[in-house]
Amino acid sequence: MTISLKTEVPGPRSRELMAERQAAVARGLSHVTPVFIARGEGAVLEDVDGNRFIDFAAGLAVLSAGHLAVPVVEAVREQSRGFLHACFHVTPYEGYVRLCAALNRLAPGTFPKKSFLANSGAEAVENAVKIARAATGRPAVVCFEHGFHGRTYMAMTLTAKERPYKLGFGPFNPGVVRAPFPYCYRWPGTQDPERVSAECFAAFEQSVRDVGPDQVAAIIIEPVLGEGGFVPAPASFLQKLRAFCTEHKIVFIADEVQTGFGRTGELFACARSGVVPDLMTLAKGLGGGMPISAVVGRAELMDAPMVGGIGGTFGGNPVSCAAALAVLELCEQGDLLRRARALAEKLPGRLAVLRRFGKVGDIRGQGAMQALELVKDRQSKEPDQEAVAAVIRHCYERGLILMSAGTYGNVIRLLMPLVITDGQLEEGLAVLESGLERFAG
Ligand code: PLZ
Repeated sequence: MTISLKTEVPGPRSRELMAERQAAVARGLSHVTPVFIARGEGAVLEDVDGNRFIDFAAGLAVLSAGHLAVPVVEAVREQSRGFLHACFHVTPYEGYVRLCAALNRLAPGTFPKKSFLANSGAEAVENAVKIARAATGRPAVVCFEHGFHGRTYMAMTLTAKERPYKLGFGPFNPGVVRAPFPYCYRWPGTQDPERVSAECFAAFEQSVRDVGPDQVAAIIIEPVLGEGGFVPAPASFLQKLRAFCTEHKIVFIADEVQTGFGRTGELFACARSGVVPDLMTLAKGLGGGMPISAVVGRAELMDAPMVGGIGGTFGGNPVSCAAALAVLELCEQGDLLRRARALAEKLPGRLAVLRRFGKVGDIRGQGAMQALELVKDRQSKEPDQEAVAAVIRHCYERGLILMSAGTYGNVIRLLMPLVITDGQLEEGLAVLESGLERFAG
């Protein structure tokens, strides 16, 4: 057994730190659990009271290669012996170039590609929009209901959910149009993916016609909604969008910040539909725990901003580049992708039995990116956010760290490190099952 609880959860030391946190840290940051972490390894977390947890959150989809993945830690150590920072604008360094070249090689598409590095997912999104506008000379950007793209002004404007992401922070950026997302479970009238896809695409076309396709620089979409509740867009919807963008010379931006690097069982989620984006935003899993993000895409688009037009002091930090190169090597040569595929194959079947709980309205996802949507009853589909909160609490009090998602906060998402062992997976799922038994029966 991995889980080992020595105190009640949260323990006394976590409680003390939480009291200090209330005094020192801004209120606006939320926590999934009140547990303060001391160390991590693989899919296991140990807190400051010596309690051991199984981690189904992976630092919010970041630690796909696990906590303290050995090659990542080695790469960080090695780079720390040389220099920690240089700023690519001042004195460029090899790691930045190597990482861009590796991303260009791995990203979908046979055309010439180039990359740009930043620090966070939001920054990647900001820069993708800047690049698309510079390349097209057009103002508008189309995004989707239930989408999440970050917390900076453009990224927040593109994000759909009002509470807590936008409330009180307006005015937002102009030039943004929001179209419906093909959320099959909640689509009015039909749940058939092909009908939802067709109806949703018709609505998308209408919103774009209203602004004029020749005014649209880019569309940005998550191939599988992350924060929005792990909703995969039907392949046909992404394909129709792709064709529309090609026809109207609109830049197709796939936001793979959460879906990238094995989460869906493929290196990138777009692979399932065969859609090749013009630009892709990447972050989270890329750095193996170090902060780094990227925009990768068509060379002629990436080269549109003038020299000096994009950049930043910290973008593509050398230590983060070294970590990311180690992660990419794990993906290419190591067994990370193999384990991702194995997990992606096993998980859906393993979760299907949870349908026996009456409040489980939908079980869905792509690959290892799986989620349960809880409802008060299956007929009305009224979201049951309280049940989700109760299950999550039940779980962390019993040694499993788990996160919610969804516009209505009523989705439980599974984001375990892809390197989780079979034993840890089963142990974690048993805790989840006991939570559902109690609060979702
Ligand atoms: N695009 C698809 O999932 C970040 C948000 C956590 P940053 N998702 C986690 C929170 O509460 O802020 C995300 C994403 C997609 C962009 C982002 C933004 O990435 O690294 O958090 O800026």
